Amino acid sequence: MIRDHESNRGRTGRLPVIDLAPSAWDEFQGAARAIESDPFENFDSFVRETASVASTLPAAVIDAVTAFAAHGNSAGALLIRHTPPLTELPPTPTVVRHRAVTTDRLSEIVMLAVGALVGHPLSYAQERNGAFLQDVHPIRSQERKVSSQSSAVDLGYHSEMMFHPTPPDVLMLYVVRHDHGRQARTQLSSARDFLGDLTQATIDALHRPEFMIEVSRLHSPYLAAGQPVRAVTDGPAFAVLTGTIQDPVLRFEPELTRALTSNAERALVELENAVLRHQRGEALEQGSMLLIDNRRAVHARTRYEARYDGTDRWLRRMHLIRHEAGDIVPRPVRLSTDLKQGWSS
Ligand SMILES: O=C(O)CCC(=O)C(=O)O
Ligand SMILES: [Fe+2]
Repeated sequence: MIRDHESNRGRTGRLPVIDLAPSAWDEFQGAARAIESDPFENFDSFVRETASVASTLPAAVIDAVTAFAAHGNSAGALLIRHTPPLTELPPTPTVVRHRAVTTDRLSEIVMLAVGALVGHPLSYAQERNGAFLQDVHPIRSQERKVSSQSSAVDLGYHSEMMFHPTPPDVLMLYVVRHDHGRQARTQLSSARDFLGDLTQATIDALHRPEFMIEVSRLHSPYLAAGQPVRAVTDGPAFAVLTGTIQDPVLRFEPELTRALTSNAERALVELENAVLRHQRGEALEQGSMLLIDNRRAVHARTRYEARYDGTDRWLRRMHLIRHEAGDIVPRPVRLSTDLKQGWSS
């Protein structure tokens, strides 16, 4: 969603960070060089190969990511700075492509190796042609749209894929290249931080399925009850909050949400204000990797300058679904779900 005003540009708190000396990554870099498969030719074999080098990641990364995947943290995010630098950086794409490989595949390898500590890579047939590794960079035609490809407007707080029956548990963002002015700040607000601001009446209202997803605003080729979403006026009804007070689960994107009662409307506005009071974040720099606990935290991005000359900001994005106990070998999960079917929370 977009909030084209100053409200999410105030002071922000810090994110939990891991920032290691380059030598801590030596063993991993050696193991990465031996990986043969191509993430865009044979993703399944790439997932297997990269999982086998996860044990060579720095111990501090393994410990922090494993703990984050198991228990979360109060920030709802974990930032890993200074992952090994890429040897050669291709120009930032300026049009939507489904294949933009970094020359040494190091960004793809580090994403999948860290991802293997969290869970399974997840793709949606209707998002970017089912790509697991998605490029996020400015696109001129999207400059002012409600889109991760916008740049001239703020991208407001949202849960990733909140409109889908199965949103990712964890969203991974890897910064291939930061923007010129380091204006783009990635921001987070965590339920463990902001829920304390809400009254019990508001929390109860958010727990009731009195919200509807405005599926007709989606741009992708989704179906809802077998119909193209463009023509669907009554999307699924849902509760913004599920889970417990100790472990809240959230689906948040006001831009895609219609409150069905005035009570629900008031609760959503109160929630938006609480989200804005508890922001953390920063301008992520090249080589940083951010893990977001997508069911317990919402994220946003401030506006920045785009030039469309190959030097713009470029992120790689991957969705992850947590491992079940005893099922720790990552395997790609491909979803192609009707938006009105398969809802649990
Ligand atoms: O550009 C960013 O920092 C975040 C964009 C975003 O929300 C996303 O790619 O899901
Ligand atoms: Fe997002």
